[in-house]
Amino acid sequence: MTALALLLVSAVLTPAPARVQVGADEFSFALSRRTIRSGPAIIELVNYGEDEHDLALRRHAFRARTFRLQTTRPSGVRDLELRLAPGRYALWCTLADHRARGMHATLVVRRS
Ligand SMILES: [Cu+2]
Repeated sequence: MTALALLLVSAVLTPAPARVQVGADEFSFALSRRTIRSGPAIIELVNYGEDEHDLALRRHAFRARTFRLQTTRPSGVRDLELRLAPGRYALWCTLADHRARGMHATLVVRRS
């Protein structure tokens, strides 16, 4: 098979990543969607606030990995590409007391 044919086959077989935008503000997260399918995903953090914020993401499971998007300045945007297994994920801001003040949310990943 030629390189071009291989490229076309992989483009057809590889699903487009699911996308979720997480809007941060003082002190809440607004998700563009609360449910996505499992597999490749892009999480985008957009800081609409006046303070810096970050984002941690962790599945409700024993020894689950914690994914992180770094601290983002006001008007800043960060993307994280990852693969998500089915389950419920906690999202929160790790800075200061932001989580306790309301910067947390839940994302549901269903089996694709
Ligand atoms: Cu924050």
